[in-house]
Amino acid sequence: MLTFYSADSRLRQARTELHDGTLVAPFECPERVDLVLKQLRLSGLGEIRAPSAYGLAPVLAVHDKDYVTFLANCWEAWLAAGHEGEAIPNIWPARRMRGDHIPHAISGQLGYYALAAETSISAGTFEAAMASKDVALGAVEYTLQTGEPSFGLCRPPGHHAAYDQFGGYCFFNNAAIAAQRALESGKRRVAILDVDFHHGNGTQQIFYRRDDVLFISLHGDPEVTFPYYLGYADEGGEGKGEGFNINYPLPHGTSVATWMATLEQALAKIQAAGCELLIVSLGVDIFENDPISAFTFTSEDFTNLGQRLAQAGLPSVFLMEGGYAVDEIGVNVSNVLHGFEQ
Ligand code: Q9C
Ligand code: ZN
Repeated sequence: MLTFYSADSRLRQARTELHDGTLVAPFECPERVDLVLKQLRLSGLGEIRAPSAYGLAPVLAVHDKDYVTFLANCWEAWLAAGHEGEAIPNIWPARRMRGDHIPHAISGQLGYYALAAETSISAGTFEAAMASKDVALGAVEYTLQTGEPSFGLCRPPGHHAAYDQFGGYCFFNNAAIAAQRALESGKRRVAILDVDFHHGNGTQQIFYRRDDVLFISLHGDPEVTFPYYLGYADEGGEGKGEGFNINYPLPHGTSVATWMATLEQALAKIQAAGCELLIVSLGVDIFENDPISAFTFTSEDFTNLGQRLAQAGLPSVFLMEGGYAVDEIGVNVSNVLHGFEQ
């Protein structure tokens, strides 16, 4: 399988994540991609290729222009305001405040455009997010042109990024950008299957009123885990999007058997909807030893996941999302992709 990867992923080098009331070294760290690459090379998955630069047009097809401008300028504005640490939001347009007004000061803009506080912005964040969406676009272009599967080793991840909000370690929604590109190239309906432990709130929100993208997510129950305020089973889409958003919230500790049985339901929906391309938001934070998650996949289970996804018989693009057990992240990703090719 062909992998797309950009060395510019390393440009995201945040030092802080607000975690349980303490600033810690981010779970979403540059070593993640290094270790995945190492294992893909070791296991002989196939060629690893750098993507072209696709510019901002495909980003603006799913994100707000002012949001993108904010991300491009945030770090400079934060420095210009004289702040010492990394850019972290600490106030939001909460209920009964002015939710529609974007303040002048960078501290006000940060809260306006953030959906959570764990994701610090620092030098190089925007450049890495640009590289990450190029990785996704390279992968989807390749699969559109050849019908062959591809893997986009995206970093930073994307599925929490909404139309005009960053958070959950995400800035641009790589899967949404790729799906939109596939539609523009002539695909009539695309499935995004999100297997990351966390609900893909950003992807859901971007396509919630549309029937050309079927979004299906299996994830930890938002009653008890991030992102808390989206990802419930009764969120089925709106307007012509009704029926094209499907959430499977699952309890902490869900067995792999139950998870795989739920996947069967998801794949049946994808078949029934006549999807012409499958984009997998591949979070391997469903791993049993993930430090911030609560599902129970073993490394071997990831091989079975890949095998089952191949049986859907669709042109497929895998895009990296979460996965924070760095010692095993390479094997877990590699097992999915090799499983798909068996
Ligand atoms: N500080 C992805 O997997 N907070 N994002 C969890 C740990 C945010 C996960 C608590 C989790 C975001 C792409
Ligand atoms: Zn996740």
